[in-house]
Amino acid sequence: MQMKHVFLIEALKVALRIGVVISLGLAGLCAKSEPSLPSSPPNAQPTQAPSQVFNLIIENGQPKGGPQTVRVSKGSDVVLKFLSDAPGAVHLHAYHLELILSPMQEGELHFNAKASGKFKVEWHPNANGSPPPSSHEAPPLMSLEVMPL
Ligand SMILES: [Cu+2]
Repeated sequence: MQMKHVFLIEALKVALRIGVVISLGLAGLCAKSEPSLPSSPPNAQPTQAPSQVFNLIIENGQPKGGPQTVRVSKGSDVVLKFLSDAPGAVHLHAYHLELILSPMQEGELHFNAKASGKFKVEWHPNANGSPPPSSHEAPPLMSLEVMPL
């Protein structure tokens, strides 16, 4: 009788311990899942990788240091930052992106590199406040090469 009691108490202790461990485990799971709720901004890109940022200075309609080729992986979040001494427009034709620049005011193109290939980034000077020409033939400021995965 006495032995049976001791056994029952031991069994109860074990059961309690398991119960505590399970409760802690569940609490841990809840605690882990909670902080992820307010993390992503509303217009976040589907890719989790950080943005790849490239800077380019435009002087007298020419890229400082000559036209460069920047390479990114397909699906990358890309930021191209431009600063020009004169007004004009930057075009990334394949992506149908345009950035109007005022003199000495930095602007940026922010996009997801979802199409692979090599693309020219063009500069269209904006002389006398007139809109950029529609011909879309200008020397490249830089080339963007999007590597397939
Ligand atoms: Cu153009």
